[in-house]
Amino acid sequence: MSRYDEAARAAAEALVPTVIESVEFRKVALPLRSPFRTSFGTQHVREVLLLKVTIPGAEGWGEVVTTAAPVYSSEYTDGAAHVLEHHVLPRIGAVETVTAHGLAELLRPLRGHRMAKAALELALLDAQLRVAGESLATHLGAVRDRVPCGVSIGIPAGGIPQLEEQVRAYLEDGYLRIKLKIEPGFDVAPVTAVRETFGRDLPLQVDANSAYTLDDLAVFDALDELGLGLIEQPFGEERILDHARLAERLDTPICLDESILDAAGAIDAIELGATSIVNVKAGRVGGYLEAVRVHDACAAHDVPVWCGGMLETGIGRAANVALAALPNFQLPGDTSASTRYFAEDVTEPFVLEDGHLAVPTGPGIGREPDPRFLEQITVDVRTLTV
Ligand code: OSB
Ligand code: MG
Repeated sequence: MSRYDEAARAAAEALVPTVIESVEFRKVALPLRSPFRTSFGTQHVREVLLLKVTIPGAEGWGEVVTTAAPVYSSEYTDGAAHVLEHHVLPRIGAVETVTAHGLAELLRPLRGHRMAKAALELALLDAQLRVAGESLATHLGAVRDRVPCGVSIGIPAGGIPQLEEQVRAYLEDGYLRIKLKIEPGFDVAPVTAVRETFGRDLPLQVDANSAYTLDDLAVFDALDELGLGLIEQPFGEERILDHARLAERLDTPICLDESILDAAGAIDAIELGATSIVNVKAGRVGGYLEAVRVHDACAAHDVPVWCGGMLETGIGRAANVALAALPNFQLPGDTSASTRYFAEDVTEPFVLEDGHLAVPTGPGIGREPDPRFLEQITVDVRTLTV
């Protein structure tokens, strides 16, 4: 057993298996400060399902990172609520006790629905870590007390002038790298413009959210001239070999997001030459514990990772910042400050300091939602016993 495996086992064993008394499903709607447009659609409001797990001695929170419609991946918020209520919770009710580290195995017979499972695992992990008095960051293996931050900029209604205004404002805020969303018809021209205005030294990358095919090689040949740090998910989730063909052709690294669903899949994509940098999102891979395994698998292949985002509230953001503090998170993440998204966050806000966010140090995720504000933004709340 490697030292890492030993450490992981020791961490898992520190958590005492527990009963789950209840799970609160709370759907909240948080207005975004500005609409966020990607190749798959525009979000005006972050409608998000929060889970509160109650165990003897503690409560814990998790966030389902799905979009309202199945447009980023096949998961969506109401589908996640359904699968959690009708398929996940009955399997938990059928066993005496659970622990966050055993949840994935218990739920393995249920195919997919990784974001739904990840949220429940996070809520249980948060509760168990509060009982144990340990922070999530420590539990996952964090080696930093603050993480460098980038920002993901949506496709602006006002075209290139508005895009340049936004880039300027985020650089003034202190963000350490800029990611531009692209789609067919909004790609080479805006990225070239930003390069010319802000110079060759600006750390710049693009994210296509699966919007292209191998018929679009001319676009990627042109982007390849612009000195980008990476091109994120140009093709569809299932198109691993197409990504490998593109990666072979370009100097710019290809970074997969949507395509990477677990650690084994990350290894496949790396060995096939489809990705040389990996975007890690805990929801997409079924939880923070699998996210650590993706991180480790990439490290073993000398592939750097960075922490992606799904417009999380302070709950998911707290956990993302803890994850991003692991050693192979070598690039700034989409872990932006609360104010980049919301006028008011559900927790104490995350504030950018010198381009970084501080890693929470309290037990569990180290943040709690404000109950009064939660009530104000709640669209629907139900408590289910297990
Ligand atoms: O592909 O990284 C993505 C937001 C929602 C869904 C998918 C993605 C994104 C982002 C924003 O790029 C990341 C963030 O700031 O949370
Ligand atoms: Mg992405």
